[in-house]
Amino acid sequence: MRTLSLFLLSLLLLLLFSPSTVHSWKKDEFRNCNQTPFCKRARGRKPGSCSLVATDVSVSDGDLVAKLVPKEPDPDHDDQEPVKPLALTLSVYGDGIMRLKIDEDQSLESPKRRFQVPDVIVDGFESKKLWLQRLSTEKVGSDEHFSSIVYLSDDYEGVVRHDPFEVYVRERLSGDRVLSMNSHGLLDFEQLRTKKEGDEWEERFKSHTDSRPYGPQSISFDVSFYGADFVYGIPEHATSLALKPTRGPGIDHSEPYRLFNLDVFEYIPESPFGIYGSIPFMISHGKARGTSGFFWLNAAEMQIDVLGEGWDADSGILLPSSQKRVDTFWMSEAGIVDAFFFIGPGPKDVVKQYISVTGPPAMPQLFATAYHQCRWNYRDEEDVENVDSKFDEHDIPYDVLWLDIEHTDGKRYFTWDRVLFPHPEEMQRKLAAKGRHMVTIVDPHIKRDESYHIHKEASMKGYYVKDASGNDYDGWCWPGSSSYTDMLNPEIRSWWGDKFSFENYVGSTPSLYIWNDMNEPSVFNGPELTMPRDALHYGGVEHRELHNAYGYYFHMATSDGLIKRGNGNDRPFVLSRALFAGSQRYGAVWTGDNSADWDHLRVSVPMVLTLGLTGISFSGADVGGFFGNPEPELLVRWYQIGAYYPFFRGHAHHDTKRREPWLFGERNTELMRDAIRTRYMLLPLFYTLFREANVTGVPVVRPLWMEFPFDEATFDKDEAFMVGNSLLVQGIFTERAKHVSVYLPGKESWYDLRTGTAYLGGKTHKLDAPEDHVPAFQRAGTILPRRDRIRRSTTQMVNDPYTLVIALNSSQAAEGELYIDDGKSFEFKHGAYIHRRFVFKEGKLTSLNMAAATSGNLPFKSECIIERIILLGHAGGPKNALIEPGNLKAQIEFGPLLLQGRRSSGVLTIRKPGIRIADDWTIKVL
Ligand code: NBV
Repeated sequence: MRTLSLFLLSLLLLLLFSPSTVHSWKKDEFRNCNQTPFCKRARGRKPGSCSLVATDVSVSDGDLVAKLVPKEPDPDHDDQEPVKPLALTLSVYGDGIMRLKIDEDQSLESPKRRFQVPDVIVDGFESKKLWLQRLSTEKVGSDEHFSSIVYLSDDYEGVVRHDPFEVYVRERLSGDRVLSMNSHGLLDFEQLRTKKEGDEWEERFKSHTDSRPYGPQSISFDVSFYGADFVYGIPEHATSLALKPTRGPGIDHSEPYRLFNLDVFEYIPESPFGIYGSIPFMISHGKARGTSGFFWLNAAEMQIDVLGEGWDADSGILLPSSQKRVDTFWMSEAGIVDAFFFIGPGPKDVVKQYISVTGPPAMPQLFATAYHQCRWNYRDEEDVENVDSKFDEHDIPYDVLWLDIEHTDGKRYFTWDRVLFPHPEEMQRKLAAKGRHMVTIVDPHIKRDESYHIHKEASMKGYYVKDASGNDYDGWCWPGSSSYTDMLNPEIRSWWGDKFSFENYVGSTPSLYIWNDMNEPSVFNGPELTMPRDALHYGGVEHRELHNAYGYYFHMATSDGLIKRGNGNDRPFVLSRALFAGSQRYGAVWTGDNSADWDHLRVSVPMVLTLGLTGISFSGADVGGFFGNPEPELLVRWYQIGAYYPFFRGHAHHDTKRREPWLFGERNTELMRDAIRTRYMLLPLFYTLFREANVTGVPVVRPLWMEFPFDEATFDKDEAFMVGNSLLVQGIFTERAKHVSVYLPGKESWYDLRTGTAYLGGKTHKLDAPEDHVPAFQRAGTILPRRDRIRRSTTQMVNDPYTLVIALNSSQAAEGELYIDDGKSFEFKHGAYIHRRFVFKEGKLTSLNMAAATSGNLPFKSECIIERIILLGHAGGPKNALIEPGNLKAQIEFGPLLLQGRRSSGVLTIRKPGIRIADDWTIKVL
């Protein structure tokens, strides 16, 4: 019987995952809002239904504290026991952050404590708390009830209105609002209660029953962003950068944006449906006010509506009408309110504020910022060797070769298929000898096989997530019957981390790094292909409360494991599919199983930009598209755009045709080679930007409005993007495109990256769509560092010289930066780096030291020189360059010159100035 059912299950899974059936989104596998009771209930509430008022408002331990009690019985909850008061805490932190917590009162009896997500807020955050001393309580405007006001910064204050209850941030001088919560009276907090006779708490979806032992416990509320034209963020969805309204006049049957980490096969390229990751952080931006942000730290399923103008026309609720607004509605199945209000006022300020809560992105190793070659699967050692040598044969640089699930012994991670990969160490060493690295996959499903050491230990130690009846949860995944370690428990994370030591992970070597897939977690026979919500974690936490953070903890444990293996103090590299707020601290992410079509290429750009806005700077999409076979033209275009993704990796499903860059004829090989080489040439820029992200959280690739926050034309643009503040890249997303329109923002000019040709800013240019690259422009006023020598991999570039490209603005000035360190270790944290600022003005280029001179800094030396300085847009006709110190002369040449293989004109080049990157110097252009 068991054999028969296993056979049937396997057959079903085979059908489910076979490539012929895979090419459509299995919509029915997943719940929509109407099939999700908490979402349906919340969406059915009317503005003004919340009757909570704030009482007992006072200051305690530097926080504002209050009770929230209903003024009158809530009509939606007439079946309930008397509602207990809720406990509210409002705290203020430096840098313009206000935090609001609402939970059940811990001093009152409750069936269980609600879950507060640990390990996301960084350690240093509490030290930024501004201790409130006193409250001022006043009647605001014509309000007959009191409000309590707290100091937030010299320009902003937080307001808690008592009756009806509302919280908002306003500008002190103008009184203009910035952000508010519950202004539409939609707050609802379903309190835990003891199950009574007749309570039907189970929920069913398809063949699955969720026992819901604690009954309804959802929370919902409205949040308004003032002076905002658009809202952005809340990944992960395959959709536009500016989020479209999901409810309101003229919008029929739209789903809210769902945040529920799911393994969605062939997600469609335009949908609010939740995919692999969830970051409940929304950013608003508008001409009137600038930028603000709202982050709800909650790991349960969330659904968020963006409310279209006029959605509240009949509500009778009047908010300050002079301020343009975007209203949103947030619903979560469980947890508490732990919400952060970020006041901005600029886009970079909001990102920095968010990062001060959730931590900055990790600084990657240099190799990880270069090109990665992956496929499901590189079959065996011979295949690996062939692919590796073909890159050299075709003169295409690459840094990392990846092995997918088939490299293991029957999907038992940390093992090798000894027939296909008999000499894993030697294989890695051969790659390492060429300066290359390898990545292997380690998924969270553990094969339930007594002879598998990981399973044996995990089950013996009781390390697995439990099902609702307290047994090890047993789900179905690649290896068959599988269990999942409980990564919420720090002890289990530490045990997991130890598995990456060189002794434990037999066959691993120092050049091996890790890929975490399926960590939503994906469970083939689970509800919505994931773990049941009533499964149990450490401390009695239900899976429903933690779901969206499961993959985050897995990523964390793996990344910590790579640090622990003590590989010469090197930085870990772990790619994860699932993600949550804070994932940026543990490595890179990618956008999962996209398809080889133009729409997926198109949507990859807003997806990557959105991740960057929400802290995850290091992301990319599978170049070429995971499912299906790209036409060569699509593949080439994908390489051309992918070369600018922060994470740049070619990947493909195992049933697709091989698609390494040399398989499509000479011309296409040349085009892909060119795209990859562009990335290698720009690595100094990318690495400098990764460091900027690591310090400030400002992402490597940015929406145009992040650099041009006052230019309305940029607010909803997501076909083009900025790399740092200096490069604008325009995607080409259509087949056989003849022309491409490019909007170049700002008042200054832009220089074509290849030809140096200048284009005016503040205009849309209709250009020929070139076959050999996607348009990219350097902004006037910036200096861009490059390395132009072609090498096999980054390791061989270490001593290579640099080129500086100076794009002069209308005042004949420009600025830029270069950051260098050993590219590997954590020594940069102790000052072992070079950070230069280049300033060109009044005919002089100066290199300034940006590194803080702190005693005890570790040294970092580099003998690298600058071999060439290119000046674009120089007005005069200088003949010489004079270098100080030394009073040395260098030759100036005029264009045309060869710029990345293309002839360009009107450029001025200083050749071999003989200066080192590490030194202070000045060059006068005379
Ligand atoms: O491990 C196999 C694949 C992997 O190649 C892909 O990148 C992941 O997103 N994995 C999903 C599981 C199977 C997908 C059909």
